[in-house]
Amino acid sequence: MTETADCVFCKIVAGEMTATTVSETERTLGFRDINPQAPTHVLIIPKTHYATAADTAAADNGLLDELVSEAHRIAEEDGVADAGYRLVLNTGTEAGQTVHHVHCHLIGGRPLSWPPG
Ligand code: DGP
Repeated sequence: MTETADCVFCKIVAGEMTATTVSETERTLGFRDINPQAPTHVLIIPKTHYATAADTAAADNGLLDELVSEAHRIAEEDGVADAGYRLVLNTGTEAGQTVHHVHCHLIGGRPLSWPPG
């Protein structure tokens, strides 16, 4: 849970950087990805800095559950829940994690292929 001064998502939480916010709870924030890969592409993050999903799970405080619940709620709001959507938690460099503040990608609104690239 080492917060870094240059963490872009911490800056969004602090209001020091702007984002198109779609949801906010006491412990989470959801905002649209700056580089959307589908009609719905939202990032759901804990306001507290954890680097990875595993770090968040280790804290054993229900935050990961809350990220998933919020993602589903946003999917319903965006009208993509019935057709189906994907949740992605990239972890580490080889998986393509570029922002080291855990974030759950909610991707939907178009057919999604498998396996991912
Ligand atoms: P990942 O590759 O899993 O670490 O995804 C990071 C995502 O974060 C990527 O899809 C682009 C998005 N992103 C990076 N910087 C910003 C930002 O400043 N604002 C917003 N809205 N999204 C960002």
